[in-house]
Amino acid sequence: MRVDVVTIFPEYLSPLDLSLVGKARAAGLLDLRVHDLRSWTTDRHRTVDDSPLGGGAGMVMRPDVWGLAVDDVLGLDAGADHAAGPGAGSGGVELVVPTPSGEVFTQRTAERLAGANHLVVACGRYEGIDARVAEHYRSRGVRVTELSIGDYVLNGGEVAALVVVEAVARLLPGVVGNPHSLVEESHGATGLLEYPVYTRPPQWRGHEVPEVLLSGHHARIERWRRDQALERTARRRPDLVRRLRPEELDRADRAVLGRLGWDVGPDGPEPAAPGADDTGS
Ligand code: 6GU
Repeated sequence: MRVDVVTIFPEYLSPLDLSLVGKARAAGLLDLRVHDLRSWTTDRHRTVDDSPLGGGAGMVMRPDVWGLAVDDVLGLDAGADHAAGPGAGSGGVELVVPTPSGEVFTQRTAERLAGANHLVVACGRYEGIDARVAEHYRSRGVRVTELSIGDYVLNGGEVAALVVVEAVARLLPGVVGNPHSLVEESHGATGLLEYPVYTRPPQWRGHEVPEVLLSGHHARIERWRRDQALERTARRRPDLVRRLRPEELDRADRAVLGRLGWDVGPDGPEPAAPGADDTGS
């Protein structure tokens, strides 16, 4: 996969030289290039922003500079239609624009982006990038995704770009050594948070490892982990419990959820009505 990140702070992306992503680059699994937006400026002051039309605080990034940069990294002639091909997510090209007003980035988004051939990440600063940039590339057949990494405000798109590149890169074939570690983790196919994990020593500062994990009884261990995952998810992320599919919940799952105040109906889990389990007297 090729990834181009365009930013006014290329040094901000230096963590991508390290760890798993750095190794994926060195191994040729990921062709990641970081560019300085100012190299596409044409004026003496290398200006990338201007004041917002219509008034208001802050500065807006100029569409002309962004247009030159994105055309260049996409290999487009100015104004030419982009061959949209099969669409990103299945081998196409995708323009990713981190912004707090985007759709929320999730593991599903990462999975879709991991299917693209070429990602361009356009990091805005200030009050964001002139809205015509996204509009222009969409009209040229490029898939454009404006995305937020959560409900809080950062100073620019660079940290979000780090998040997106790491989440996507680890899904590329060969990047994570043991692909099994992608299966049971939080936000994977089970729809549950991951169960708690332990290692040696079995006693540490008076805290014990749950006995079942030392029993060697694989079926019991699996059931205990499932119970723990359900319990954690119910306590920490009730929004995820509501999205569990009833056909994927067995009797033991339903018993655990029941203890935690959830009924599983035909449409999936819902909070048990208060007092629904008593006689009303
Ligand atoms: Cl993608 N950008 C900025 N500036 N703030 C954010 C964000 C992105 N996601 C959450 N907050």
